[in-house]
Amino acid sequence: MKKETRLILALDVTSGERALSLAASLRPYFDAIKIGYPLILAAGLGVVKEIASIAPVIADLKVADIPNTNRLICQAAFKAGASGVIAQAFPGKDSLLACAESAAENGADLYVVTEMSHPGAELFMAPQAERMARLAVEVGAAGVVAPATRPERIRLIRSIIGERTIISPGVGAQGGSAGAALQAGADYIIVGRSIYGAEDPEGAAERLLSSI
Ligand code: BMP
Repeated sequence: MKKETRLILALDVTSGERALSLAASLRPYFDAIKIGYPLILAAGLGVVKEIASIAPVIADLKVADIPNTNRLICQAAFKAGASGVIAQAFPGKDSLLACAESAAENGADLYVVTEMSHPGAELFMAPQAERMARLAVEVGAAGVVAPATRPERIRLIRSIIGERTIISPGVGAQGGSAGAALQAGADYIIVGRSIYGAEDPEGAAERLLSSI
């Protein structure tokens, strides 16, 4: 993805038709579109290729299995047209390496979750986030996912991962601020409901863009 607006649309709608229409009208405001289980399970894997014809797609499958299964999941996502995939770090280095290798074979990007943006992430993820960020670097991931709801954690994760890309969800509906996340070191903001759920999605995207 090209860094232009620094915004990634989280397209968690459950109708393929609505997803395509939103993707087309919102394309000018977003550098990439993140799609995951809500849309893929509702509309089928073919939706990845359709959205990818409009914008680069990051497949948010939070891949979290043994190495062989991880490889098969990543290969399916890339074959379907995704140019990036999101994986969890907690299954360990071998599992994450399988995702990294699949991404490299396909000229695609791997993003590794460090600490999630919701309150529950404080229980298991936050205490391990620094180790997960180091693991992302070790396997050669393109970047990590870090929480816009806790900008101080973005700053800490940035100090561990160097120049790698930080994509950051939690803005709007989850209470985080795009400006604060970018200032803390995020490269891209991931945003969903406060855009696609707005009465005027284009207007909401325009306002978010001018706020940063
Ligand atoms: P929203 O702006 O509607 O809260 O959407 C955020 C998106 O980012 C959702 O797709 C969610 O699954 C994802 N996400 C997140 O909110 N926090 C994380 O830590 C990791 C995510 O992938």
